[in-house]
Amino acid sequence: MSQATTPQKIYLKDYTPPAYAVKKVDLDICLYEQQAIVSSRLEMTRQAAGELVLLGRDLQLQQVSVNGEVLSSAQFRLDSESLTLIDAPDRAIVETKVIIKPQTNTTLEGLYQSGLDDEMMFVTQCEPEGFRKITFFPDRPDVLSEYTTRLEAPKTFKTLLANGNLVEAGEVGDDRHYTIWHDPTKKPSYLFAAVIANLQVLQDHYTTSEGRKVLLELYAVSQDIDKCHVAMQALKDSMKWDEDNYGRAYDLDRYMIVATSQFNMGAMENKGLNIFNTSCVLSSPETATDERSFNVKAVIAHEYFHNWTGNRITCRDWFQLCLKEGFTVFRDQSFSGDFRSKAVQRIEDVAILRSAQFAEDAGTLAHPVRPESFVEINNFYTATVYEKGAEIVRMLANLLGKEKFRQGTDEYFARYDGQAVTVEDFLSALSVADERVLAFMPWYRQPGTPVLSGGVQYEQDKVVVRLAQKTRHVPNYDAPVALPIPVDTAIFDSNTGQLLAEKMLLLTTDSAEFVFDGIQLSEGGHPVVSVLRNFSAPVRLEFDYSDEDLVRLVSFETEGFNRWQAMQTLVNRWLFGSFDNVDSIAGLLKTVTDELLDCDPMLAARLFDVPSQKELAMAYDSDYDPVAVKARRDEFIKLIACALADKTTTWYQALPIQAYEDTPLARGRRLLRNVLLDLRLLAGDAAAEQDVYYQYDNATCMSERLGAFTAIINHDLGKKSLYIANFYEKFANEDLVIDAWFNAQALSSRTSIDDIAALMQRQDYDWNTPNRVRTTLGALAAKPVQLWTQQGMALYLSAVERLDGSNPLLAARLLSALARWYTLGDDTKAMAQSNLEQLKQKVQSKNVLEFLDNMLTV
Ligand code: 0A1
Ligand code: ZN
Repeated sequence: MSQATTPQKIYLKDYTPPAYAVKKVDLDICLYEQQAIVSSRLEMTRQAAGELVLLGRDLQLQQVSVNGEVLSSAQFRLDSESLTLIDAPDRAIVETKVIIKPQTNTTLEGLYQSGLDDEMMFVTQCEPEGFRKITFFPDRPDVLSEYTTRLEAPKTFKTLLANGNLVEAGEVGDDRHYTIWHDPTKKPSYLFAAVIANLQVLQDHYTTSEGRKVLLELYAVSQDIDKCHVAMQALKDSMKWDEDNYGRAYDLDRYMIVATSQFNMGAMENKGLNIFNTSCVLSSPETATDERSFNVKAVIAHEYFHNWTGNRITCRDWFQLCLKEGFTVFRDQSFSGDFRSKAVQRIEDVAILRSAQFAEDAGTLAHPVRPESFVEINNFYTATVYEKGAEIVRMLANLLGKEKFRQGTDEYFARYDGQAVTVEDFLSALSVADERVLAFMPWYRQPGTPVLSGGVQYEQDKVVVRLAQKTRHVPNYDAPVALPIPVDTAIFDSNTGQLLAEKMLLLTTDSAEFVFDGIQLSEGGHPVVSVLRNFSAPVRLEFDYSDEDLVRLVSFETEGFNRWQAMQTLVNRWLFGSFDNVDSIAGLLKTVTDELLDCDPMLAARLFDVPSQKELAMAYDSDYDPVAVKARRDEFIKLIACALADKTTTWYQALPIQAYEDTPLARGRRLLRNVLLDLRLLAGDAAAEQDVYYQYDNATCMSERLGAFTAIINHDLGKKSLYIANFYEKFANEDLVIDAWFNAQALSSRTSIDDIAALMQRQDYDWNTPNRVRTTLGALAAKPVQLWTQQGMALYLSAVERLDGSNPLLAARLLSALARWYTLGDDTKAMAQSNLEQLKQKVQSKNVLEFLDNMLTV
């Protein structure tokens, strides 16, 4: 596309059903050294008015025929996006033959090569619009078909996989072979998958609640196959969990997962053949931190859960993306919460929501959970669609309670199985259990994070909680309306800490008062009201707690999330200057750490959280000064470290390295130990440096090793270069660990922009592997002080420009991290704007152009 063309917008209101249905698809992919030949046979029947249009991109059409007759060029129109058959009959067997070039496809969409030499493989990524890069097809999610796939390749690729069941395998001459797969379930084209590779397989079985014996297979290159056990266990746990919690069993005889090193996202739920980024499937104690290992389990669950929420019931159109993603994220978060402390799970999920989604909602890329228009659908795989989408489902689940929610989801599965549906359909099914569900529709339509404010009054035994909501008016959208906001509330006695009342309040208007009667307070006590427990709605809370009541909540709130939140609110108040008693925060940390050290070290570690620089930036709509924000944050951490200096070493010693175990307790101990190590170094503890080296040298797992390694780098310890070399050498063959090596260095505030640029010049900095690219650019985006300088932006945007040509999806995602540039102080803002405007002159992709257009409209 030339720069002058305005990218074309697509609107939800323009949806029309497809003109033709495709009953059956027969696909044949023959891979050769420089190209692949793809033949397809589609059984099409007319369903509605309109031409027979097949979408295709970067395909070299060799031949097209209809009902056995080869078409002449006068019988079809071909452009860069589509093939239209003129005067096509109502029933048509359409056959096409095309040439594609997977070997040079760097976009990681369609069929592409990942890896080199023995690790070379060919994989597909079809969601959302990649299938049209493999063959001509009505590539939209409401066209559901039955697929048969033949794959043919040289025998050097011994693994030939596609969706469904293997029905045939054989040889073609001496050097080539083939397999044929049949998928009996009807699916949209975005769930198609094929893999041509040379992989090892880890096998297991699972028998479903319906008695089906399912073969489970995890495929990876040979050096990684021993890192698939965590994922295999997670898969079995997920299968059982979905049966127990939603009554959903798996429906095919085979479930395959393939690990690939080059992948734009985390993983993909293709029917019966998931394709995973290695970072989301490989895990071993030696190579994956606890955080990553836990994420592996969550992503395995997420993709598995899609089998019902996404695959069997799919989206009518891409505007409905949150239908499958919001629900599936909610499901995977619930699954993860069942395997650890629920409070910690919620703290982590909310931390992601706040740092990624709230920022999106507050910036130039704000959009509703269900957008009403887009230029490039790939730009809408966002925190808003996923995370805020999950929050809406969570609100509904909480409102309905376990049984009614299950009644509603049972209705959803029964009513829409095998169909492509909308958000309205989802709510309509849930509403059989409770009609109040229908009032939540505006949450899907309205962008912007509501601000929930309020306070408390009381007189004798009557406590009144005032609540009010306000959502900013996002340009180009209707004026905001009041949303239904569930506010989980508790009342404690200020003296005794006793829990006096608990209730889920539902605010449905701009403001309201909620009365609690019969509250029996102790002599001289007052009610301490704790609102939005467990973060019961995705809002920004501005409740007028007194500082003293927040301190009380840290001590006696029984709900873990709000206990953590009370501490966060105090920290925020200190950072923004409205609370100056750092000793009181340190005192609280002392007491809670002593209390939790043995029973819940993970929560203890979390209580030391300080909002990230990016999160703090959210507080500014103008005049944001990254240097001042960082300085204040650093000052706080240093003060805490010094105030706790007499305790941190004792706690650290109480958590010695032990034989590796993968339990919540062991993971908590490892995390807390790393937090303490950092604080000790900050406080100048003389023994800490030796302890860091000791922890690194004697680590039993990657969490311990990387914790020490990061501390060595962040604190610029004497043996830093030695350890940088040692770490590299030890793990030179482990790409994901080398990613961590890049990332730890790039993230340190001591690593300059020049140093980051130098990392990016290295031979092993592979621009075709998104995981590697993100190690440095993700780090730079997390360091606003460096990012928002001429040099930082130049480095960052030159990477975006470079990727715009080779991998526009990745380029656009990286760019979106700069969406709040206009909040900077005047000079920096002008610098940022001119950099973004210059970039606009140099890029081509719809992905990057759509974001730039939106970002520059402030
Ligand atoms: N559906 C996947 C996410 C995904 C989206 C796009 C991709 O490539 C362009 C890949 C994966 C999920 O939610 O896990
Ligand atoms: Zn998903």
